[in-house]
Amino acid sequence: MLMQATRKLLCADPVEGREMEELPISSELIAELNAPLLAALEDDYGSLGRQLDRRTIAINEIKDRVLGFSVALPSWGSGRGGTRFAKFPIPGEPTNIHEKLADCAVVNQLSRATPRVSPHFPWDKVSDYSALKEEASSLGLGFDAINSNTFQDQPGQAYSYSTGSLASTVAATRQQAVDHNIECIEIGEKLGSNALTVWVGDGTNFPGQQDLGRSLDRYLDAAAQVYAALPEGWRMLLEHKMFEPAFYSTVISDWGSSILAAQTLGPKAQCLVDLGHHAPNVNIEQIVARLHRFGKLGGFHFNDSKYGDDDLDSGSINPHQLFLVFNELIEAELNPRDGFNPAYMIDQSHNVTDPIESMLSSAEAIMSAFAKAVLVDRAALRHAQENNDTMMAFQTLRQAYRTDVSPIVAQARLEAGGAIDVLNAYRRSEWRERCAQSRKAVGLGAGIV
Ligand SMILES: [Mn+2]
Repeated sequence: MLMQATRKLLCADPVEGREMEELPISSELIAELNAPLLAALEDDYGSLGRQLDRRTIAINEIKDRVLGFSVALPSWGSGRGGTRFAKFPIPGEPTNIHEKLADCAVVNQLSRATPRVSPHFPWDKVSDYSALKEEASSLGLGFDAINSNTFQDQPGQAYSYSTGSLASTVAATRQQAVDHNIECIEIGEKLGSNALTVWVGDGTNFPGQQDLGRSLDRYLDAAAQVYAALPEGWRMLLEHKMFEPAFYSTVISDWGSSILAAQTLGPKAQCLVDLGHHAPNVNIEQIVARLHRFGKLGGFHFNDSKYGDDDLDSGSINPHQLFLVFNELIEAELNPRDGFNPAYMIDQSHNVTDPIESMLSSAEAIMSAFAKAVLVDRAALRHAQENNDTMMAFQTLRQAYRTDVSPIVAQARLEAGGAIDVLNAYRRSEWRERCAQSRKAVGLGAGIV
């Protein structure tokens, strides 16, 4: 019975004359599954509201902040990832951008937190980008930053990236990488994006393999050509990573290299911080604060890690770190200096879970960390800081972190038309089972493609 209710035509808004749109999960099913949970949510939300009242915090204001926050999904995140060793596909996994968009739409319908998709080229190439933009729009999705790929060779490619890409010693290879990034910008314009994220795998595996100074020179020269092609209103987001696939050195290895490159390129170049791209134990929240101080915080990639760039699900290992990162993001928002408009994206590899479930779970973890950071009593924190009251400064953060904000996040989802219990709603929708009937099987292999 539920299965029949899950796919039907929905009329978006006949008053405004918008076209009929077909969404993967019916709003009736979501409402049906929410119904038995409404009383408990109202009870929990009321109880938390009274608790927050005692702290002179209006729960509805926090809920409204949550309603206004969103994070983009990576198109590749809808597929099962893999390590360098293998991947284990599941039936019903998406094999093209159209199916990836449908899966991202499921995540957004249930979570109401992920209305944009960050595509990756050439993986998501199609012949008609206007049609793709329309297709996404009919699914309630827009496009976020475009990701270029110069870290792997494609069939028929003229020059190999085995020598690097923007920093390659081979001039023709550098040009090919520049051309690809410019093509990504052109695609992005058709999709309504306004940012290009550039991560290069360039680096070395042996001491002496490349001159560390000259490889950065080559990168800067090539990146400047990409920068020069940025349209008005566009940003170029530089993503640093300290290791992998190059294990001895990478060209844009850390936030220092990243901000120096961004400053060299110009005001449209900013830095993007990925939670997993640092040395162990690095204070990532401080990096956020530093980049913002100099107007170079352009974006953030959410995931989690235990050992390195594990790309584990957001909040699965260190939710406290996620909270501390958001605490700095809220500080940055309250003190925008030269502006504050970071591109937020989930960037995970889903090796052993259904990717939709991981993205739903991560969206919840991210919204919760955001809500907790919004709860921080900023006046009390500032007062404690100014008076060198270390314990009270720490306890001010701890009080916010300890608060169970799940009723706020669930209430926000409910009001936006999402599911109170996202994972249960997803499983009851039987979306993956239905996709397994209609989608072709994914091949075996390694990597996240
Ligand atoms: Mn990333």
